[in-house]
Amino acid sequence: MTAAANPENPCVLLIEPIPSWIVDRARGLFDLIVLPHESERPPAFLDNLDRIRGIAMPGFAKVDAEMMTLLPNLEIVACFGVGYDGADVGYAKQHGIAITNTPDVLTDCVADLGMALTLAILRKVVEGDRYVRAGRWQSEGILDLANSPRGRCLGIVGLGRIGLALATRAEVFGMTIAYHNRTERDDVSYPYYDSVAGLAAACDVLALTCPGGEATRNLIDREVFEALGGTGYLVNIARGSVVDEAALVRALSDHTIAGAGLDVFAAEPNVPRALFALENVILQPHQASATVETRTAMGNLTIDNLLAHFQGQPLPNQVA
Ligand code: NAP
Ligand code: 8YV
Repeated sequence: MTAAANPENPCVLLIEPIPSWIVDRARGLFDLIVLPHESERPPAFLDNLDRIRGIAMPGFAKVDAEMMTLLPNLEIVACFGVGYDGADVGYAKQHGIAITNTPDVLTDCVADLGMALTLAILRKVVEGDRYVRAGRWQSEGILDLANSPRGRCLGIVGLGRIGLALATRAEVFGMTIAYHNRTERDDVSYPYYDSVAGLAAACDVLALTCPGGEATRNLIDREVFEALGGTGYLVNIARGSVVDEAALVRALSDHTIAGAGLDVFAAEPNVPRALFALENVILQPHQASATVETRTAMGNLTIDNLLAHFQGQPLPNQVA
């Protein structure tokens, strides 16, 4: 933890990980307190909590009512990310605390990783790499044949900004698109399913691009895996909480589904150990937006939201 030099500026608590160059920029603008990890709560090692007026944090970091109660002069929680499921929106609204996020600037990179996972799992890219490194190409001959994306259906749960960008990419690879949202869109012609299980039964790859939080907790459960079936794949670039992880481990282990590409997990950075031993799953460390370009844009937008607030300007990305 480091405290910044200029106490004239509004005091902001910054919860890592946020790129160091964004932290440096913030240091020049705010009286900055940097917490190395979201699990470290302010009261353990901070005094003068009443001077904190803003928080900057990854959207999944936990800023719950308990934490906000400890900060009597908190005015704004600026999420570094489009998802803000870590913040207690109800408490914030009730107490006039603004919440902002960083939409749009990350859409392309996140959709890119969704497409990369879709291709990698269908085409056995990671499995092939392991196969070569283990010397199995020499000892066992060619790898089992993979699957082409062409003609397969991508079922998207959450056809919003990222879902649409993923759909556009998948079409280039010859995939057809179907989707499930709570509400049918009137600006796309993709087939709409009013249930996730219905969509899972109709598609080959089920991709998750919806928000996390209570409304979607365990939305993808055993029933959905059974509907997706033994030739179906799951790609999760949304939140780990959307999937019943125990059911997923079972579905991958007993081949209820063919495979999965996962960027997110229920209790990050902890990943169910059982997944490590499975050939039919690709694991990523929540890195869909993690490019220098996108994380820089997200960081700058986080700062823009904080600055707008402290300057009394309209907030560029207010969600509550
Ligand atoms: P968005 O534009 O708001 O799209 C969200 C979509 O999800 C909407 O189409 C919405 O449609 C649908 N949705 C919302 N609640 C739903 C529910 N209960 N059941 C089914 N569908 C639901 O958001 P976005 O910018 O695309 O971001 C989507 C999410 O991606 C974020 O919230 C975040 O959790 C995740 N994300 C992950 C990463 C990563 O690093 N892996 C990076 C960025 C974002 P309706 O409102 O009609 O239901
Ligand atoms: C980031 C995200 O990984 O935008 C989101 O919702 O999950 C990601 O972009 C995160 O917010 C920052 O670490």
